[in-house]
Amino acid sequence: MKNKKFYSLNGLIAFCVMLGGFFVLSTRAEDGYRLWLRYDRLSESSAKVYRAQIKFLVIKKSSETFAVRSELETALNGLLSEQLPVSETLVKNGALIVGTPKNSPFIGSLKLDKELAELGSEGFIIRSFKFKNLSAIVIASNGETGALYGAFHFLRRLQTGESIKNLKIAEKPKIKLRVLNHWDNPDGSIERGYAGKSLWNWAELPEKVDSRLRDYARADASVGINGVVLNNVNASAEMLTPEYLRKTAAIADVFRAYGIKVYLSARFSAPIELGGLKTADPFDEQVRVWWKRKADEIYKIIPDFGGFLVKANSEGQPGPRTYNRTHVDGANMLADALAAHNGVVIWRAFVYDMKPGYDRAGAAFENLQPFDGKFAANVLLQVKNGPIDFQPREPFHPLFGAMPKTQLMPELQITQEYLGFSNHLVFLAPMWREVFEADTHARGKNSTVARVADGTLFGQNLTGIAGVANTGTDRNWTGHDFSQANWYAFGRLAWNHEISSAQIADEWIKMTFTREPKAVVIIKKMLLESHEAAVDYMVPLGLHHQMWGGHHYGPAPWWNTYERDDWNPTYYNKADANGIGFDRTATGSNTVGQYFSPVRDEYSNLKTVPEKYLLWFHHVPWDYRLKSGTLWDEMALHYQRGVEWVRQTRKNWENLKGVIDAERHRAIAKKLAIQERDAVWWKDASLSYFQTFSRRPLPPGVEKPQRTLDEYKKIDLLDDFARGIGSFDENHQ
Ligand code: GCW
Repeated sequence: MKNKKFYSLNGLIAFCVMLGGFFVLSTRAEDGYRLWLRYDRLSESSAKVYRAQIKFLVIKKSSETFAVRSELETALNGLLSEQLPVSETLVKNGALIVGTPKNSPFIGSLKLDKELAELGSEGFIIRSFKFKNLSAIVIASNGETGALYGAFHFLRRLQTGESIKNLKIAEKPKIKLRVLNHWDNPDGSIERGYAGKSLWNWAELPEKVDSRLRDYARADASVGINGVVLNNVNASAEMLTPEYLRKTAAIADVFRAYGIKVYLSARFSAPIELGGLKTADPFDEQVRVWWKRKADEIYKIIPDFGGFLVKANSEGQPGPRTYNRTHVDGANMLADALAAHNGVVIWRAFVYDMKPGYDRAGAAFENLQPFDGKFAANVLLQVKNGPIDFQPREPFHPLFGAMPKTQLMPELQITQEYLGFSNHLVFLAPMWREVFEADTHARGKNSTVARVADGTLFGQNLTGIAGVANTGTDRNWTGHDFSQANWYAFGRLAWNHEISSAQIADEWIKMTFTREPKAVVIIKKMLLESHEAAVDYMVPLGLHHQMWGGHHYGPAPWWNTYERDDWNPTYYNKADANGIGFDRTATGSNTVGQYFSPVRDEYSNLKTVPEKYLLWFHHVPWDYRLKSGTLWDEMALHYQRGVEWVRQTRKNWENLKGVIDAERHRAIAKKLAIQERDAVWWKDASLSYFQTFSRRPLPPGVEKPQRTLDEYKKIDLLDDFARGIGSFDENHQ
């Protein structure tokens, strides 16, 4: 009897554990881990249509084709809920044939050589073929990576419900190096990272390689990202030690199958720290030899190593100027060491010196433009999208267009350092598109930033684009589920900067959340309007750098205590009794003169400057009349509009309850609650402070601040956040 009871109790426990396990599994299933590569079964009606056209898979079985084969098998079996037969050669009706002319005799026989050659090893075609009674779909490329990209492209069509009839697709990337910059440190922390720790577990590498790295590589490859800088630009020399190079090689081994090269940020003074030399002067023979040897050592274990990313003489980092040499001297020395191995140097233009009375927005141009044409062939100059620093909105960087003999590589920030971290929903595609489409007028009309970047304006061959990554060890990779959309958007735009924000949003929503038409419309609206709304509640009308010092979360327009004036929000807003804004015209710093005409004329003139850049370029009286009211009233209304957008968005999201899985719905609802609180805080703190100068009442429709200005000055929103609503990681609990 006793025993029986014991057993039944055990049985009950086992049952509960099972049940628990089931719930863990079923909640795990929607924890955001699978990103946009979920591959859940399609509706029976869609699956049926696709199944009629895809009856089996023809692909070579070898280690080279493993990435594409396993992706297609997993995806098709999931989406079509059917185990597809796989064959190496048998071509029958309904075959999906994937490969290169080299590894697929069938593709080899199609005489696609010329077409494929034009598309390069990353480009691909997807085409429906008909031969007598046989119809088949071919995904072909000259390279394994191109075949993989083609497969992801094809799967996207299925995931988003597009037709796969009469396909005639040919694609190739517009930009060559599509690189993520990770600001990850050897201790696992991430500078400006808001989604957990670094994905690279240096302590365990190289012996143990986290299986998550492969999923990371899949996600990158699915949007065409082909390079990853593993470590922070504020670099530790340790990364170049033999020990860390072995760890790096282990990561490179995982990424290779996905067409991804690894790069490292190189600390300019490494010859001193690691090599025991007395100097890191680029003209010193021993220094040059040290870098050459280091490059040889790296390529020995990572033959396809991408190259070095360098932040030099910027924010305290060492660089050639320490030795009275120029940026070119430094970059070209490293380029020389890498050239024999086809490596590149990505030299950052984020350089600014604090001279009394200077305008930081003009600094990078002053420091680097004179070197146009002097950089070695394997150097790219990485330029942030705007002249200051990843602000919620900046006009385009005046270096774009101004260095026709230099390969400029735009740097975008995917991680939301100045945009509410991983707490605010801010879809960045519209902001990036705004930059790409900006016309520099360097060679007359249609000299867009995009055309500088993709090499078509100045006929450059080596092109690149970088995005500062927003990933970490959080289960859903990016903290906020919606921040995944920014990783996705970066890749899609790096591949083709002409894809509209709406299309990117549409694809991402359908793959990540739902294809239910009403829900897609609502979520798309949330995404597409979110950036403008964030600008409204944080820094409307061209204001910038108004964030709390150091961490950059929350407002602090009064901040003036940093020794470096250009780290103080007051330096940027210049609010006084007369008005507000930074005069960058001839009556002020005149850095507007760095733009080509007619851009500089348009921005200089109060009448023609776009309102979104008004306070970026002008110091404007409080009672200045804008299109629909005085500056003060308009400013206040912008803040209010931003707040109202968040409130409305919360309501819209509530209405999606039941359409979106409960776990992600709940997690996002919590984030939106934080965003509303922060938006109100931003509005209240900013207007309370600016009102001390404007001395005007808030216009009708603008709510009164909830606290006093003194309180806003005292309370750090980030601290308050940690004490109040909850910690960052409560997401998904
Ligand atoms: O935006 C600023 C950040 C720094 C960063 C720097 C840079 C990696 O506040 O954290 O350092 O830019 O881009 O180098």
